Amino acid sequence: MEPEFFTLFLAAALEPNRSSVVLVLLGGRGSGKTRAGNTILGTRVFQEGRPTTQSSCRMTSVLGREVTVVDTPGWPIVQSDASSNKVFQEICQGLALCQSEPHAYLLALPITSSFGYEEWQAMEAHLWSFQATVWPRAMVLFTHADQLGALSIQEHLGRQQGVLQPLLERCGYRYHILACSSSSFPLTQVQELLVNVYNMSEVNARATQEIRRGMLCWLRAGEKRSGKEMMRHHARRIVEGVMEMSAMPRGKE
Ligand SMILES: Nc1nc2c(ncn2[C@@H]2O[C@H](COP(=O)(O)OP(=O)(O)O)[C@@H](O)[C@H]2O)c(=O)[nH]1
Ligand SMILES: [Mg+2]
Repeated sequence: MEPEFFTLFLAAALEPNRSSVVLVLLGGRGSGKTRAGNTILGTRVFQEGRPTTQSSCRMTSVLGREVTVVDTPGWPIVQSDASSNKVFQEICQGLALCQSEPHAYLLALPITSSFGYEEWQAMEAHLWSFQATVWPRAMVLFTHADQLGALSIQEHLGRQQGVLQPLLERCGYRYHILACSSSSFPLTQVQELLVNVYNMSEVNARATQEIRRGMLCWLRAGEKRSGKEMMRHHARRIVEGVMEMSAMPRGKE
């Protein structure tokens, strides 16, 4: 099977459960994942105030819907083998905690710091093994959005240099903002985030159907192709047989 086809096959096979929402938080250390998780779930279920060292999964009902959030440890920007391996293992652990394929992978990025080449490399090192499943369902989650002041997110993005644009491109230009200051709870932003995630999973579900249809056509075409190849093979064998017979010394009639 060709690798690209295999990736599509995986994406189609791992369809999320549509009756609930499962979100996985990923990102660098201190990017605001744990705070975002608590904000989305509307309660302090993940421990804040210290770096997250283990992945954990929490579920609550948000706006009438069952929402599950998986919080993961952040990856270090300057990598050492030991710490990177530990984070990588915990990300694997976090993905294993999901009962079904997550609806969205939220890539936390604080708007207060820029996303440069080093950050890109750290992200690549930790997500490389999951790229087939992560990128089709990834969304950049801009945290610390309360620090934007009078600036709109579009204006902020327009001012950014570095590799933020390629990252957004990779995420299909899906992004969302979350202002998790300790003084206010951004209910509207959480609502919008869940709507965005729902819309993305609807688009993905339609794409999945298309992939399934495509796979069926491909398999049927394959059957026909192999049927034709078989016929060609038999025809070749008959021709070869005839030629062999005609080359044989003939006995006296
Ligand atoms: N003002 C503000 N602070 C935030 C926001 N999100 C996170 N923080 C703070 O940033 C620090 C790191 O956040 P945390 O969620 O622990 O990051 P993590 O390592 O990615 O889980 C903490 O001190 C948080 O209180 C935000 O949206 N606004
Ligand atoms: Mg954390």
